Amino acid sequence: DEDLDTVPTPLPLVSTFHRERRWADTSSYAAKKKLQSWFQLSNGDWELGKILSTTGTESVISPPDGKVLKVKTESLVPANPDILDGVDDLMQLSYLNEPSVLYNLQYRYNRDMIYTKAGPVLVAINPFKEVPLYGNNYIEAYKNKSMESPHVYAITDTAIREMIRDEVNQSIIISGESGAGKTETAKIAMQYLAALGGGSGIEYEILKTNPILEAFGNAKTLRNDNSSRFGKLIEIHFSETGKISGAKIQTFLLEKSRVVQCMEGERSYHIFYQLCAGASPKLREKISLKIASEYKYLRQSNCYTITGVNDAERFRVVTEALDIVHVSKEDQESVFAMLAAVLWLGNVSFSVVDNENHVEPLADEGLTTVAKLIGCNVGELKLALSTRKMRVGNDTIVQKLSLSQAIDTRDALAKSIYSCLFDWLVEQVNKSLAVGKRRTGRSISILDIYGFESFERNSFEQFCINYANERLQQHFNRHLFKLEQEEYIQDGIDWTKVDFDDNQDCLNLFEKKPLGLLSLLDEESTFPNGTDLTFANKLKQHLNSNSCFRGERGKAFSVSHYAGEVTYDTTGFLEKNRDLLHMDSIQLLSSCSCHLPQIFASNMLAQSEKPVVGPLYKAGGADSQKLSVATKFKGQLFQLMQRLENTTPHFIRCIKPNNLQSPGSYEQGLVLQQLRCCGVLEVVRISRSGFPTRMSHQKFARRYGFLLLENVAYSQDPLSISVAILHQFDILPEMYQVGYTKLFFRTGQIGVLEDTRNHTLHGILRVQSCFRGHQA
Ligand code: AOV
Ligand code: MG
Repeated sequence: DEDLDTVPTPLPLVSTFHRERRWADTSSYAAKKKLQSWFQLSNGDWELGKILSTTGTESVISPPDGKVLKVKTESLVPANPDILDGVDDLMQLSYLNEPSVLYNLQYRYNRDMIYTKAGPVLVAINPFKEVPLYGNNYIEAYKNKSMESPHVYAITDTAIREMIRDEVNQSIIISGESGAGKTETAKIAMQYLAALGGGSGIEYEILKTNPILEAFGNAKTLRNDNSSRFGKLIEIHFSETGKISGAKIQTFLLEKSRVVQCMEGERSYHIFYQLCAGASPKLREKISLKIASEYKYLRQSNCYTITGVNDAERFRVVTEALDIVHVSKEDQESVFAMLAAVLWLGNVSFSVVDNENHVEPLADEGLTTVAKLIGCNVGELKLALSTRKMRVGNDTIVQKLSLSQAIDTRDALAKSIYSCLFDWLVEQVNKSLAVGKRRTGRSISILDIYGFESFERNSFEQFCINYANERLQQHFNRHLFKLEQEEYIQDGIDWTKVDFDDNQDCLNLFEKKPLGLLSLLDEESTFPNGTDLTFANKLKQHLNSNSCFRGERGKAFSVSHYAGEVTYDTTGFLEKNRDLLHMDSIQLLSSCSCHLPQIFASNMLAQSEKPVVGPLYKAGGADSQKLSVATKFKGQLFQLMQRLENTTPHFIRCIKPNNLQSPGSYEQGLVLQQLRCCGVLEVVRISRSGFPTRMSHQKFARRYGFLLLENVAYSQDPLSISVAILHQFDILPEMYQVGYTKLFFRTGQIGVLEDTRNHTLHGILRVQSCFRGHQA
């Protein structure tokens, strides 16, 4: 029992596991022979065995294969009785340790029950295959409550009911690593909302936003063939009668670098390949389109197709969806022309024109086609790609560009056109879905952002993505923590005894002013002489004392995220954060005869804090008025969190069971790592560090009162009986709390009492039957 003698004190996240074991009361458990117990194999997986004997610190255990093993008693972890196999809420487990949770999820997963509750949270394990859990019959069943097993439909149903009952806006917040199934889950939730709130026809449009946004905002990465490269919040509005009246989509920071650069084996945005594969001959001719492999931007990653995906067919689906959300055929053609322009821009190449290594674009097919597609003359385009106007004092001078400057300018133009196009499309979709005048203020929002990412090489994009996930994680923690807190306060429980680690330290590392990652990044981005190296050095100089930060060799640094440590390479950070599009390029777009480039140019000008006209820039050419990408993103996230704070949240945690994107494989280690970091075990732990088992004084006294040795019992009130029971069984004071109406227990405590009760009851029954036998 020595394990239990120490009061659990808040420990850092990494040692959570030991604390859980302590609370699971391993030592006294292990002493009980014949019980099933978990023991760990050398590869880290857990296996179930029967305890044959325990002598001192060693136990003899027999796994199902019939062998007999000696293991350290303290390494044994209690297993749940068979009747609890596959329970649909992890909170029902008597022993809530990691192997038991893993086993329970796997038990269900193997039977295609991919959804499990973890208290208030829905856990969804990606099946990587079609599972027969969706469609109208299921929707009906959840709607009329004839089906109750955990499901996205059930969560969504609760959200609708609570929206109507409480008149409070709801949110469904989906999180999990890249490839875990967030986007699919979001679509399943939308499907249910559309089915229940349908009628006006707008629900059909809402569903059709998915193929559009996925085509333009998703791409194949090494983690996920259909990885979202933007964050999305869709707010679905309801009328008084509970029908969908409209929707609004907000997107967050699209990864635009992908348009001009992507890793081997990944792809650029789906729409490029769809267009190249699916455009009609007429359209092809009109926008001078070639096959995907003709374009340098698409060629560089050496990957054109995705197994099982027909890009040409997808193109048809996307154009159909565009029709449905009222993007006119004419506008669609303009969109495709912009896509072709981006692709052709990538083919623009340069040649040196003087002895100072200045370059000019070659006047080839690439250059002329771009000019044609955006509607400018070739000379202007050439100038925009090879020179930069700058203001020095009262004069404007024209500087010629070097090869690398010219390439940067070309790529910046391509990225801007694409991201403006994306924003414009979202705007069109929103116009079509616009909530009418009869706005009731009732809505359900679904949040689906890019999941936590950790690659071999992590850049600015991962930095932003992981920061967003960090914010979301805090919302998750805070909220579930708060829920618990309220119930304790109501029952007069000493809340201070509930310890809780949150990720505030990591968020501070990002957000603190003036010495946080974001501030320092912005500061360095405004220095004309700032480089990625000076930035990295500055971080090391100022942040080394922060426990979530570690300086690495050269230009790298590491951050301890809630989901694990990630090392970032600062190469390109400053440039991506500044995200400059030179005035020359904006002016070029605004002078175009096509309407989309004009719209893009005026939107870009509007985005600058103060409108700027003409070549107004300081030497260096930096557009100093524009917000940095990181700052803008941070602002968006703050706004998002505020919006979410005003809703009743429903959390779904997606889990990826393997890294192969293949069905049927459940890697314990991988699942465990996500359960630990993505917060599922965290929830379990929050509940554990709280007092999840509750029983009224009356019920407790009735149930266990007969176990009392001294007959203090029956004249006394339930509270005194309860307290006497607690004392007799040496339940440690930190393991329970006595509330006004209820007793609150830490996980596992009631299990010990239940065991004793069962043994005693069996004993009594045996004695009775023995006695009867004797009489006969
Ligand atoms: P993500 O949104 O979480 O990743 P997705 O929702 O794109 O992940 O899921 C990845 C793939 O898993 C999908 O393309 C499907 O093949 C499969 N999948 C997920 N959920 C289901 C399901 N319920 N039924 C069948 N297949 C499923 V990222 O966007 O990368 O963070 O940025
Ligand atoms: Mg996604």
